[in-house]
Amino acid sequence: MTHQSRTVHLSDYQPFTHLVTRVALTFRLAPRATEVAATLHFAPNPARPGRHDLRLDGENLTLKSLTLNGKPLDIIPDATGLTIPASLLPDAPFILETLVEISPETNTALEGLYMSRGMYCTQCEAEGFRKITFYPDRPDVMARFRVRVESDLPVLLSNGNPAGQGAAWAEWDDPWPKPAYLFALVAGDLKAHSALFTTASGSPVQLNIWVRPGDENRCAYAMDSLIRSMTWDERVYGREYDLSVFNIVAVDDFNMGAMENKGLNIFNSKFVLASPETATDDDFGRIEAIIAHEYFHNWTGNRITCRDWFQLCLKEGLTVFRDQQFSGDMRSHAVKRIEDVLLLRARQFREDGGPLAHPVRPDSFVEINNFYTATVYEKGAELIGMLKRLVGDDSYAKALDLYFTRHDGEAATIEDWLRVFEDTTGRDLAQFKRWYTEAGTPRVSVTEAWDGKTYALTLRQENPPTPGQPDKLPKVIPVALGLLNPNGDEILPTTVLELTEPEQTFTFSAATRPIPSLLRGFSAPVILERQASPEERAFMLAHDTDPFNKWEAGRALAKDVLARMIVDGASPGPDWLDALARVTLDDTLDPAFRALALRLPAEDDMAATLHAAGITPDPARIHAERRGMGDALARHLAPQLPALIAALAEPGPFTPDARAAGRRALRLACLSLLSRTDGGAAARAAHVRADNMTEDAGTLVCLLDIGEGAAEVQRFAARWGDDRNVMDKWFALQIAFAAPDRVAGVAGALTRHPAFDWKNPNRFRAVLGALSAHHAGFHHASGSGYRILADWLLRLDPLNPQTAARMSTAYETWPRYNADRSSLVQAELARMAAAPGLSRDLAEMVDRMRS
Ligand code: 0A1
Ligand code: ZN
Repeated sequence: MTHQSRTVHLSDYQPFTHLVTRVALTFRLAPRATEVAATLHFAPNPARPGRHDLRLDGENLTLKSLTLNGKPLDIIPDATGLTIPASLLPDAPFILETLVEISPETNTALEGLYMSRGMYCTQCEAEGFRKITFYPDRPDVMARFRVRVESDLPVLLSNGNPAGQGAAWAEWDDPWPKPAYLFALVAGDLKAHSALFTTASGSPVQLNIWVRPGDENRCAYAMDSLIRSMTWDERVYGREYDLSVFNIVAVDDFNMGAMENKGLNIFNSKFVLASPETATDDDFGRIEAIIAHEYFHNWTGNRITCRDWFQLCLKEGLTVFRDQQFSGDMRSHAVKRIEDVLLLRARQFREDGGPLAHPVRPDSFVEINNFYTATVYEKGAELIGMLKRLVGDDSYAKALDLYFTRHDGEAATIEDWLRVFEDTTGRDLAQFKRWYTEAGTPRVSVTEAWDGKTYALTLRQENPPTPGQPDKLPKVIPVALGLLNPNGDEILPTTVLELTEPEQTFTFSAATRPIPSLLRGFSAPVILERQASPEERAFMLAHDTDPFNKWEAGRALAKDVLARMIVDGASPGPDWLDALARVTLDDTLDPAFRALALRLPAEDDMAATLHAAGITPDPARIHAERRGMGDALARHLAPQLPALIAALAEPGPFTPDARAAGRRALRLACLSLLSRTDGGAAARAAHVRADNMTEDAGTLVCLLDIGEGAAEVQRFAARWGDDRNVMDKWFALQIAFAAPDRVAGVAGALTRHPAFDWKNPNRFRAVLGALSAHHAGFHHASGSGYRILADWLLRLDPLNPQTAARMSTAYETWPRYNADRSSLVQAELARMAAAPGLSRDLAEMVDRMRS
């Protein structure tokens, strides 16, 4: 079977032939021969009248027995499942019992039931449950599960509430019907960090974070984040938790960040474990966000799930939006919004602009695991934000209440989601729906006219073609606008314009020529095309009252400066240097904001921008000019840096809160600049004194960035050699901050390091992910970056196709570059495509990226 032959289409959806009313599972755990006994209660599905065969999914299962209503059935499974012909099935409820054997120890794909350093764990989303037992493995089949686990291991967990335990067994009962992808089981020698939570209506909940012995003292921040998430969801969305226990388990081998299994979330250990000595401020922020994300799924994902995998954004977009709101409430909304937009542009705009572009709700796929993308997640969240902006906060709250009451216990669709907004507001959302069905980033261009009395703003939208979607209709684009007068006073507070036509003009009375602050708060995921002078950008950086646009003005100014350096060989002028100096030294501004303002445009972002302007990007030149830009800024700020660095030192013990983190971020940004002029003296001294990982790693980066730090790198490894999560940083940093000509050599050497355990996804990503993210290194003219990655993807693919396929997206930007680079990439893609036995996952990705 070729991979094309399995394309799944949204238009083919049909309800399942049968209902599953109860599931009882017994696991007898053994590394190479785990037995899974399943008792499945079926009934005909009234939504599918008539008599139907029963098709169950199942992969890599050894079937040992099969009975129907107690009578043995002699049916031989095929490669993807088994079929019981309608002629054998009663037209009434029936019970099917199966016994299968599986081998968790040899499951390297980390999908289904597998082992991670002696512990058993599962990952079932999206289609992993079929590797555990025969079952209709689709999200619209929801059933109550009871699970019995038999093993000598001390801790035996599954979904729902505990329902009894004894010597070498435990039982769990989940009262909430759920799809199989939310099933989970964990068994191991684990220790709990526990707490008690009482819900708003007074129900006690036992909270446990389960980790390996020795890691218990690194759970406090995750627990604190969980309690704050639970409280926040009650307060903001009126959503309470619904079981007597909530378990979280940290595992070292995990393909993704974490998984929202009902009552038993499973986390990549790097998003749980944190202490000041081992976790950076960014790690703390991510832990808080991911703990919240998985917890919020309990309502948006679990209680209301997806009808089919095309609706993935229904749970993911909404849950990302909710975790972004939460992080903003916990920290700073302005800073959070800037960080989210940086990520959106770096990942989603990049995806939307290349061969892998797809709608937020795709209409076909070969391998669903390839659609856990920035488009589904991050653009999906932007669509929720736009909807909220268009209908207003009160209507949003009402629509959400209706969503929760109307669809609780259901497997819903994007149509259902939009209908609650239509029913709440009376608004027709047919045009808005195009955001879900059409790929690509709209471009909005602007022309202005002022006649002494009236200011006319004309907005034009263009929706570029994407693979399979040549023509597109105009979208509804909320453009938040403010107007400033030349004194810097706001003459129009934020107002939302609705751009619904290809072109529209909006007029405002204005006695002086106003300066527009467009797309405030990044009110829509579009590319705004508006030329402005350096003076105007510097003015907006100084005066815009919208914090996002204030930052955006500085960023646009920096990108203009860097583009001129790259294209014309210009040097950075005083507009940018002075404007940035003023922001950096302005004590009235949040240090976290100032740190973000100091961050230079990313090289990949510059490459995309140049390409969009019709210029073929040269990665080596972008890298060199960006360094030159940093050097110029460093020289300009050098006299002020030591005092600022000293003033930002945090007295007292480390705290991970946003205020302290912001001060550290600015301090490190300044140290990095100072290193360019003092040879790293200040950074080296700070490195020796560092008592937390933010400063330990941050000062090491300052040194690596100027080609220093060899001794510090050795000492770091000696100190942290036993800590997997810290050593992942050690691997990644050396590559991330290597000079372009050295990247391939450094990455190659690290893949030969004894601690390079390439079967562990975190370690693999630390090295090969850092290589792909090093713009000038990965796109090195020699093609060495492209080649090393392909070598390793081909090696990983037979063991772990999911991670291999995800990491292949490094190649998606090839159309931007010159013919030499493009053909080097195409040669690697062709080499992968030709590899015998390539997984469906990687084959689909390679296929979509080939020209
Ligand atoms: N639903 C999880 C992420 C996740 C998705 C797929 C996985 O395996 C293919 C694993 C985890 C979330 O959004 O957090
Ligand atoms: Zn999610």
